[in-house]
Amino acid sequence: MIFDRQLNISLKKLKEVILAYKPDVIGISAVTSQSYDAELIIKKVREWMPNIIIIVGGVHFTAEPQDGLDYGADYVFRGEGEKSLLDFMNNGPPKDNKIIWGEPLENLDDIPNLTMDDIEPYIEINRWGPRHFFYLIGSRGCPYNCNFCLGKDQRPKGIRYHSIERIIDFISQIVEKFEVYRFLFVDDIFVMKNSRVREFCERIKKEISVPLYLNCLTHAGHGNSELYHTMRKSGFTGIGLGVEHGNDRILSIIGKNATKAKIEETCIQIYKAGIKLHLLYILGNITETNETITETVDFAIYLHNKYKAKSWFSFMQPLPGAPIYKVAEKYGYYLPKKRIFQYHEISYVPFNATVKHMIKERKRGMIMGNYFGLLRSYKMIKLIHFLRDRTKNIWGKKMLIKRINKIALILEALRSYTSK
Ligand code: B12
Ligand code: SF4
Repeated sequence: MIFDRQLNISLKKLKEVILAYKPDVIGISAVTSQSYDAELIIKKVREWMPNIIIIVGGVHFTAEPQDGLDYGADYVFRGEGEKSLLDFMNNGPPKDNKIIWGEPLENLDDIPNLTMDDIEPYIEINRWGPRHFFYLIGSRGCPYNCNFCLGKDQRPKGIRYHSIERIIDFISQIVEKFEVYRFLFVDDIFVMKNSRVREFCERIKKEISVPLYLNCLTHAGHGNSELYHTMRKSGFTGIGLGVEHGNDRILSIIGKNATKAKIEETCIQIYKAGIKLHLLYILGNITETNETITETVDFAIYLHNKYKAKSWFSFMQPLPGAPIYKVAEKYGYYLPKKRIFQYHEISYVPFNATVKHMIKERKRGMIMGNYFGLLRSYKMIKLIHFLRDRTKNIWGKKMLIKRINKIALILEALRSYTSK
């Protein structure tokens, strides 16, 4: 039985179900932002059923196993859990070990598929406005080692995939049962192997007859023009790219194997294929200065103006498990209010940057890196309406000239601001 707190399961309901079901083992999963909730649940479950076996796993406990034991769990699972959990349930707990490293799966298709009943509760919570979408993961793994991401020692080596048949079959079931047509692949890097992506595109176009709206993540230097065109034709309407920064020195510190030139080249390929670009940036990495933060925002505005890319800015949150977590205090300081997991709030500041500048630049980036185009068309619509209304009489014509001049001035100011 699975209980997911994202579905607004209250502690009261959890207690009722646990006491009625009387499980032998309770397993709790958490990323760092959920670890406080995990601690609370462990304590509550202990109160309700003092002798039950409690195990924990997931990204946070993989990085900080001692936390799990300190919170009161009996066993902590690190790494991938499918094999180790099965072994634990079949053969019982290990005698001399409370922390268990899981052996990674080789073939992801060994995981039993979810049924449409498992999926049903997630259809309603995954929405952007009236549109439903569904998250999918077609692979596990990434060859890079970005300093803010889960460190290489915390995740299995090698990239493993679900078969294309399985992914397409799963999508077609969701389309049929729930009439959901938007899918978001959250594989670390979907555009990893060109041949696989090409095969997926060809098959999904042939095998699913209704139009789909697909989104995924790619990496600078991955894919090529021809591949992105093929993706567009089979329903990919948006692609996310972790640009992270607009300064080559910081990009090399991040460890993403990307340069500004390489990033722009990938943006051009995606843009020319007619796919919307969603670019992600992080402000406040180690060794940043106010100037490098400004450079990042300028780069985002440039990519927005040139390739209509949407920009999203996060502030750096050094999280357990990420390489930056170990060195953050050598290069910066935490604000007194810690435990912030909202990426639009600052918790960490590099020594040569200021909170004020970081906030100001993020605001500038979020507006000018997203809405400049929109702002332009909004002004144009206003101008057309105004022209229509004011050409009715002479007095109106004088006002019209004044207004046109004013709008021209505003547009000019905006243009010079973004191209500075
Ligand atoms: C997809 C994804 C999302 C999606 C989730 C979509 C969804 N509805 O599932 C979205 C975009 C919503 C998201 C949001 C966030 N995410 Co996220 N996300 C990921 C991503 C890319 C994949 C996660 C995943 O599903 N993996 C597949 C599953 C099967 O793997 P898993 O959860 O690790 O579980 C395995 C093992 O850990 C273990 N296991 C897990 N739990 C348990 C429990 C028991 C009892 C046992 C035995 C074993 C076990 O077995 C599992 C199978 O092998 C990871 C990066 C990554 N590669 O892990 C980041 C990642 C998990 N996310 C991260 C973060 C920070 C977040 C946010 C906090 C960001 C934010 N501030 O908004 C939010 C938090 C959401 C929340 N609910 O609190 C970080 C977590 C780092 C940390 N130390 O906490 C990661 C690692 C990315 C990174 N920066 O490195 N995320
Ligand atoms: S941020 Fe993306 S590219 Fe970098 S290590 Fe994590 S998954 Fe890989």
